[in-house]
Amino acid sequence: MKTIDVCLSPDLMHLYNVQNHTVVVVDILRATSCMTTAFAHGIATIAPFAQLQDCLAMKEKGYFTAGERDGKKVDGFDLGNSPFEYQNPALKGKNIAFTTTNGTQAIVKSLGAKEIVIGSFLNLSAVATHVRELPYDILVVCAGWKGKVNLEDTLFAGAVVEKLKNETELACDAPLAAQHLYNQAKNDMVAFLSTSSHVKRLGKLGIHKDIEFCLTPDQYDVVPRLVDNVLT
Ligand code: 3SL
Repeated sequence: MKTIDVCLSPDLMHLYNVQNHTVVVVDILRATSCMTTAFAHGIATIAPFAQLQDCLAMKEKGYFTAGERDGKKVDGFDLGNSPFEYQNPALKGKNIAFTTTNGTQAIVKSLGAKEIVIGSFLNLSAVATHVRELPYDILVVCAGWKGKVNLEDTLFAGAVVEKLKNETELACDAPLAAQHLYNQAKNDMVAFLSTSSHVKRLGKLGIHKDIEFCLTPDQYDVVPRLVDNVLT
């Protein structure tokens, strides 16, 4: 039987061996929800970057630059980090260079895995089906916030564990804790997360409608995969 594990923060990645694993990277609010939305609406590729300058440099190569720092669109970037920006038909077939405070950092820290896919509630069932079909053990990497654990990524990890519970073995208590939390939260995740740190942080920036959207399961069936450092 395959194992399933959850890394609750990228700062804990030294405890995990990504080799021979399918890694699902998740940053529910909002990076991986944006990426999922972008591919569902026809974007060609997304190149993820940890560093702002590396991302900005891609402009010269014809890329749209996208992302945020501390929730705010970066000066000089074409796009921010709201999923609604990625529903724009004008982006169809375009290439995006993307950097965010936590989400793209988690992708970079997962390099070396057999397969890296982008997870969000928006493509939850598609991700579960995809990782089920691969022969590798599964690791969900939560982007968290600046090395700290967050609740929304943990809930997504728990949702994946719940979906695969009859066909995987839990590798430690992190997937078990995530599963318990998800089962408590699943009937009203918006309410469950109302006092969570990033929901409050986004609230202070006046960002409300993104939250409900990012917590809506199974809007899309795309599963973005990292191939040669580019998501397709
Ligand atoms: O940290 C990230 O990667 C972002 O998704 C954070 S924010 O929701 O844009 O603030």
